[in-house]
Order: sequence, then C-alpha cells, then structure tokens
Amino acid sequence: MSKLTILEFPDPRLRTCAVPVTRFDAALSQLIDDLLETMYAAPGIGLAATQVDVHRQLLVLDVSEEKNRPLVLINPQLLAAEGEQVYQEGCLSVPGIYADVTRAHSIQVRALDRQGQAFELAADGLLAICIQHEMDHLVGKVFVDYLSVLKRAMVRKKLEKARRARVDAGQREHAL
Ligand code: GNR
Ligand code: NI
Repeated sequence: MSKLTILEFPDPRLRTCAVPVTRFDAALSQLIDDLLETMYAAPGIGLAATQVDVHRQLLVLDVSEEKNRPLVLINPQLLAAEGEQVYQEGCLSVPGIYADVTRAHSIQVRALDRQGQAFELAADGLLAICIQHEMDHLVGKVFVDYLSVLKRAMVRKKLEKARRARVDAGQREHAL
C-alpha cells in the first residue's frame, strides 16, 4: 500500500475527463487500496482517481463515523436524482476552502465493484453529496466551479497566498 499525491486546484490535470475501467486485475485492486489509504490518511470522506492523476472512472468513499465502511464505485452512472440539499463542501484538492453547494438530495447509482460485478446503490444525505462530488471529479469538475466568478477568484488568490507562504517557509528553513 502507498499513499498517493493529491493534485491541487487550479492544476489543469484536475480538468481531465476519466475513461472507463476495462481491466479488473491486481493492478486495479492495488490502485483501489492506495486510493483508500490516501483518503483515510488525508483525512477525507471520498477520493476520485482524477485527484491522484489517474484518469479512470474510479472513486472511493467512506462517510461512516467509525471509518470502517469503505465503498468503491467503478464506472458509476447516475440513474436518477431527486430533490435538493445544500451543504458546506470542502475538497482535498482545494485545501482550506469551504462553500455551500446545492446538489440532489437523493440519487440512484449503478456501478461496478472491484471484481467488475455490477450493483446499484440508493443514497441520500451526505453519501449522496459525496458521490455527486466525486463523480464531478471524474468529468474534470471541481466544487468551486459552482461558485460565482468573484468567489472563485477569491479562492484562487487565497490558495496562491497559502502556496507562497509554504515556499517562503521552505526557503527560510533552507537558509538556516
Ligand atoms: O473529504 C471531503 N469532504 C467533503 C465534505 C463535503 C462535501 C464533499 C466532501 S468530499 C471531500 C474529499 C474530496 O475532495 N473528494 O473529492
Ligand atoms: Ni474533492
């Protein structure tokens, strides 16, 4: 198992559209385990392969309190969506930024598991939010895309400032 590096907005690679998974082999199983390890370590409640620069339709989730209910969705398809809910979202690819996003309240999804077996899942609440958030990543979408142009510009500025502060801290350390 190994922890993978998570891409950060506005990295253009986050805009890549993922292709379907076609091979259900040991390499895929390893990738799934690495995604889960990376998600739990972050810590996060979901992670899409796009975020670790692997552009295949694969995502992992765990919205349980005890962090013992891993879910794996491969080639997910939205079958139905109903209602609305607003939730303050965050993203491991947009660290330190939180904003309200409106999404469907309940969804029905069809996906494949790690063996390539099809299954259907009905979700509402946080699980539905998380699945929609991760499926967005697979088509190159990030939650800040739902914000106004002005708010998105503010997010960009805030992240750039944080990045500069990190670089400066690194250089000071280097000078010592
Ligand atoms: O860890 C995460 N928390 C979260 C909170 C509210 C709405 C969505 C999420 S997903 C996020 C992990 C992540 O970035 N997945 O892509
Ligand atoms: Ni995200």
